[in-house]
Amino acid sequence: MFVNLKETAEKLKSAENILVTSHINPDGDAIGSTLALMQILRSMKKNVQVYIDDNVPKSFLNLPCVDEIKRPAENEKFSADLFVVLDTSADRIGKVSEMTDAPILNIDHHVTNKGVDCDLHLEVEAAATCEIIFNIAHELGAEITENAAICLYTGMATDTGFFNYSNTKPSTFRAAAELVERGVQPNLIIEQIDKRTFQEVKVMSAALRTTKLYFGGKAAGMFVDEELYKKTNTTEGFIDLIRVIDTVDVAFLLTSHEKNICRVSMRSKNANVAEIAKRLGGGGHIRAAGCTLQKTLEEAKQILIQAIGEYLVETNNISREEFENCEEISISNF
Ligand SMILES: [Mn+2]
Repeated sequence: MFVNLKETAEKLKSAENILVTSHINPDGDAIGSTLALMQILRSMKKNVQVYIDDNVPKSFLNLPCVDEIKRPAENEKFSADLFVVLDTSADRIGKVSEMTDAPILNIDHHVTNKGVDCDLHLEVEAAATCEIIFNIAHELGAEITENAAICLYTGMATDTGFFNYSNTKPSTFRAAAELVERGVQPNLIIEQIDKRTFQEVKVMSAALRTTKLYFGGKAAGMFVDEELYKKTNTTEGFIDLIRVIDTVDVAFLLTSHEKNICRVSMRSKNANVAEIAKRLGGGGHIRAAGCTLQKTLEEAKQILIQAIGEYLVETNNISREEFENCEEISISNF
């Protein structure tokens, strides 16, 4: 069932013990929104705990209260009267789903979220779940402290590519401006997130050399195998390196984290990559989406190129002939 902002605030107000979570493979919006909501609700004297069934990426380890995020142990339970799931539908939260039977309040901005078996507050126009949490804080009349503001700003900045992507709206800037008034220093946030070790830059350069173009340059892909991934355990920002290519509409990054498990990230300038991801069992936004394929890197690559090609044919971006005669152009031929 869909619930509006006011009803969402009411549900939060009337709960006392609240479990907050977000998706596995958490990004800045997942970490930022859970931490901010936790702080806002704790300021209202609620008993709140954040659990995420994954590690916090290195870029976000300096966020205020980040140590409060717990990872569920085997069979661990949390006695809650409300279970808040942020920035994803409730099927991507790993073991946290087994921690409580409390009713789910789902708060999200992903157009692919259908809100099954829960109350869903969906704002597809919001650039980030953090922008929705900002609105909820106002609805609750809660104070946004500097620490909560830092978390909210981080989620908004990362989901919009630092206010560059097409999801950046006037409301995003208004919220961001208020967060800066509350003490956020944007330069320090980007410094923290963009910081790389020399080893990471080396891995990035190796990844860049795997770049391939497809469909006359309309799609570009990067491939990070298990061995390369293990050297730094991050691919943050890699896809942006190829998204900029002038001919490219769809950019993708294929990462093999472990044997026969590949994570796919896609970005686009025009194409609806949420649709492509959905066909492969994933989801996301029109211009930023992803999925997981239980395949080898080579198998996953074939499936993905096929799906992107089919989509480009259906949307009249390439002809059936161009699809069938697709040539792979490698950067290493340079
Ligand atoms: Mn998000």
